[in-house]
Amino acid sequence: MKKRSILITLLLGLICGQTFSQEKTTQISLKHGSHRSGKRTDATMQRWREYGLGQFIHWGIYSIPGGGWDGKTYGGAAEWIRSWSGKDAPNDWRKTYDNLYKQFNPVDFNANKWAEQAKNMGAKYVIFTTKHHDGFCMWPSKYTEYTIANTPYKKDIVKEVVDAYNKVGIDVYLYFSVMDWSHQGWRYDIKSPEDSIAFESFKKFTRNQLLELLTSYPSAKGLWFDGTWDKSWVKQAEFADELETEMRTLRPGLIIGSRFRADDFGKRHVDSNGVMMGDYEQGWERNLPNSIEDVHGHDWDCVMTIPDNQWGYNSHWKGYVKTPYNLIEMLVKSVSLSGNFVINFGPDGKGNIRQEETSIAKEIGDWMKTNNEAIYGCSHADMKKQDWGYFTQKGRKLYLTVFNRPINNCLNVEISEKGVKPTKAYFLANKLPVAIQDAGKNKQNNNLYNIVIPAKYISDKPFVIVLELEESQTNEKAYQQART
Ligand code: FHN
Repeated sequence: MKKRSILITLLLGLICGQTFSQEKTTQISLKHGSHRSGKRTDATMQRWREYGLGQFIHWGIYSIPGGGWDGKTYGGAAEWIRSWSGKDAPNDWRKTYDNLYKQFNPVDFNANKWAEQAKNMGAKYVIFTTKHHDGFCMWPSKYTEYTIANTPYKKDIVKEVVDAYNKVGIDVYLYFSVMDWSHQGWRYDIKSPEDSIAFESFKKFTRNQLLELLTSYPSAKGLWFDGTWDKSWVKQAEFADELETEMRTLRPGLIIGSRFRADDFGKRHVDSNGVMMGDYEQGWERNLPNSIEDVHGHDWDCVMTIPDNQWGYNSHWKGYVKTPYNLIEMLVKSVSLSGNFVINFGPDGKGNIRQEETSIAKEIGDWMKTNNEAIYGCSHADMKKQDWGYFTQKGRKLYLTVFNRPINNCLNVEISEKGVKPTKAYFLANKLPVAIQDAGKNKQNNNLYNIVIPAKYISDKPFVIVLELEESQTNEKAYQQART
């Protein structure tokens, strides 16, 4: 009996082993898979890669209730408040919400002021909610009545945002939720021929709106998709693939992340062959990778809220609110792993950016003014991670951003490039030199160095030391290309 079970286990192991190894090597034939090989190398995508810091704005009808109504507070994310139900929800809540647009009149809205603030924070791109899950359009779409044109405000907010941000040199990306609670044809799943017919009308509507956005705002660099997780949409591989091709043909260079469409088998973000869908990985929401292995060589961005999980305006932030230095650390960590970091702002129903967000933007901006060289155009440095902070790199310059200053003032650095020595070290802020000690002498690994922070140097903020390296023996360009 015992022998028999050993034999069965062995056989099973053999079969499974074979199956798994087949899975590794066999390519699944996909009509609507990723269609990409390697990273995009065009100038627009290269510009995206160099942004470092971005701003997200969630603004819409949900900004009026701001997380509560009639003295009651909603427990979820403020921008989801329309889905408030149960005994705590105000009477007739859906009806109230669906009529809120009639009061949307953001008299304090000043797109130029927002853009100026974003520029001063150091943002190089903004992602703006043209339409969130509730379906309300911040532009005068001709395919629905549920738009800004039918509010007391009337003016095209998307246009105001695009113009103002472009004027100060910030690239604009249009956030678009495919899921649309306001459209009669929207379904979470398609279970009957009636659902199918309804959803066909929704698909037509979605296509119309997307083409409308791309033609109305031709300077927008890309689309940031959301609300694409429901079964109904995941089943639309062919339609979404064709639409993506159509949009890319209409607007060559357009940047679209990994959230737009699923493959033939409903696989999202990466297709069934493990190839990323879209131009960059959009899965890092309120979450950061920990190592370069975690990002699988993809371009990526992380979108982050300042409070816990609130994107739209919530008048009562609860729980832990990130400090400017929490956010700066996340920014530096993102760039150290070759990603962009995007901080969310949720203006109120009148168009004001709240005081807490304004002062965070100011502190980040002050830090960026001194240290942006360690962010813009920088990427992962092939260096062993150290506890004092993060490495970023541009050419032969390594930037050491120090968040945890060691008690002995020595920043350990282990240079990975064989035979390459550091030539000089200095503070980024004032260019004052910093000593480099060879810490690897008489040891097997002679590439260890201590960068010694002068004891008298005091800083209550994270600071950057630049470490210049000798020219590499290997060609830097060849290395970068190999990673694509
Ligand atoms: O449900 C939304 C949420 O409200 C917010 O817009 C975020 C931003 O990335 N996206 C969805 C959740 O993934």
